[in-house]
Amino acid sequence: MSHLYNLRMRADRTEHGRSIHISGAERICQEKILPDLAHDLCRRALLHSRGKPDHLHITANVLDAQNILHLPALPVTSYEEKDVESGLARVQALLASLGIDVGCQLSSLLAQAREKRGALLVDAHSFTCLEKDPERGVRASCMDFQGTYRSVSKKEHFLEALILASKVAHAPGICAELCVSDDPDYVTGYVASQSLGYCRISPLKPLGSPYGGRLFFYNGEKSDLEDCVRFLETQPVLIDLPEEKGAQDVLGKKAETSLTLTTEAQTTSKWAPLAQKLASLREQHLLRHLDPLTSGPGAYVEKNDERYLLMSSNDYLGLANDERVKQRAAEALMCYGTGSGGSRLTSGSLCLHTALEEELARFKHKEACLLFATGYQANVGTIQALCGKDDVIFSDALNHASIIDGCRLSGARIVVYAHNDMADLERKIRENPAAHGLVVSDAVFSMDGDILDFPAFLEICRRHNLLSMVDEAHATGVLGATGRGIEEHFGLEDGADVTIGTLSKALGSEGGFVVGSAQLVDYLRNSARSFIFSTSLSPAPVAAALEALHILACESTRVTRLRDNTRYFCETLACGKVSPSAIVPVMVYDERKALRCAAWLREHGIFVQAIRYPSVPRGQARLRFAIRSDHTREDLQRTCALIACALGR
Ligand code: WAQ
Ligand code: MG
Repeated sequence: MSHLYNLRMRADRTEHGRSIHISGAERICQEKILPDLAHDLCRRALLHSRGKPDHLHITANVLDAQNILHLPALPVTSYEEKDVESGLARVQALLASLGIDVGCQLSSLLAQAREKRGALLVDAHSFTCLEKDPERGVRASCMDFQGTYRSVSKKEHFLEALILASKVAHAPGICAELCVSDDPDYVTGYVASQSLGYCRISPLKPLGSPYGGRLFFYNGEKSDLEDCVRFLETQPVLIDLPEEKGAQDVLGKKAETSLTLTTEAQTTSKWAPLAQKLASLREQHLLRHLDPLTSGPGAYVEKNDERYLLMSSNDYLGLANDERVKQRAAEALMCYGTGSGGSRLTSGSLCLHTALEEELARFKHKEACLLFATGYQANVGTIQALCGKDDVIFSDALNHASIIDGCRLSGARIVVYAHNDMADLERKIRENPAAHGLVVSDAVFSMDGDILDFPAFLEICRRHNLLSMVDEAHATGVLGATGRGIEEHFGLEDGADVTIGTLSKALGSEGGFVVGSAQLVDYLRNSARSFIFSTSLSPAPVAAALEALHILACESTRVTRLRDNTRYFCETLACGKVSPSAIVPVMVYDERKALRCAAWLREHGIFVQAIRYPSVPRGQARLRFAIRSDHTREDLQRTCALIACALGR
């Protein structure tokens, strides 16, 4: 008797020492067609739009014929919808008919699913993730359809999906499946269950989108979950197609045309490079997605019905949700309207803007101030205005991206010195003499939480007659007894030539600013392109920042409490040193492990992010904790205990 085999193909490419998934497929077949099928799967790997593999793995395992389960294919219904919105509404309605009320969570579930190589397995009522490994997901495997199969070397989306869905629908405890293809050219997806059958829905995403994903909804007992996963991953299943002949006709016709069409699409698709980059990011555990909260910032935040201790917010002093700040912002909004309607140099300058500029200049002990729409724009616009192609900029290796972008835009020669290494800065300045130059550094480094050796920095800039610039994004409201920043921290009365700050962190609002001499501000007002060509800040955040400054002046205990909290957190964590700012990185190094730790902490009620490349160098992934003045000792103690568990797992 001839054997049955489970034949699997997996194709990868190695980039930056990491393996990128290109293609994977599997079949169950009689031994006599094994060679042809292996040939087809090889072709499929070599023709894939994600590019050529450098590793192609084919395995064939014999199956125990007694153990094979024969199941009927799900009956197929098609829904052609007029647009993606209607397609997704159809998904909601079909799931709702099964008692699965995804409502507004549909997009966030799909966003979670697209991170995975397999499917996202979720509880059908609470939608919590039921898998241990948040990266991989659950994979349905070891299935095919019954009969002689005229195989193709190109993926047959519909047929393969129908086979998979027919197996999945019969898995113990699975009550529904939802699938959207991740192929940019394929916009059809489906909802499937035993009672609904296989419901094809088109479109479920815009053409060109590389985002897809699969969701398995589970409504069985928690204790039976392992059985379900075992069935999905290892139970050999052959699906009986009801009209096998019809299906083969479709398959045969499609196969011929799709082969030529897709080969052309591979070389000409304008989306191919983008799809490839996304696939590569996903494989390296570097893909980002948005994680929207359903409440504003505070010590605790909400996401749908879950409550989390917020351990990663820059709203250090708890001012973003302060009643007085909100009141003042609301009044300004009612008085002046929602938008300023112009740039500062046209009609968008309000007396509120100038009032805030005066307050900020006073607070920072400087002559003048200029507001920007964001801190990013303040850095980019200022550096670009101050330096040109004949100049040299000396920049700390760990400076924020907005500083780096400003340096690049200026066209100046950029010399990067070792992080906070004043001896290296001095050396680099000697090696690169400049008639005119700028030295720029963060005051608090945003991913490490350490602070600039400011006295030495200023001394070197003065001695070499270079402009000094410091970005106090994470220093304002945090450093110094009254939160004035790095000058106050070091007990200096005179600081850098150019000081950048932001309203969006400790001051709880949004926008950025520059403070310095009146001449500097005059100059920037006339030459900083991000200032000139942006609509000015709208009234509400300006008024909010004014009130926040006022509160900060009266309540410096907030700053003291923030510092005490940070010391307590560091000491409880026993990390060996106390952060001089409110940022405490906990190093994990490995990207994947960092993601896993963050996900585990999330499950235990702590909201913190895994910071990965390119925010930090590869292999330097970390959990970045940001302390708030309104965290309690219990909050911090609990977090430290959970961190120890997360890291030890
Ligand atoms: N098990 C679980 N999940 C999987 C598997 C598997 N064996 N294979 C892929 N996935 C996940 C993975 O996260 C993908 O990103 C996502 O599903 C989509 O996979 O009737 O092509 O293979 O015409 O891109 C639907 C056909 C096509 C609709 C689906 O999915 C129709 C498709 P893809
Ligand atoms: Mg795909």
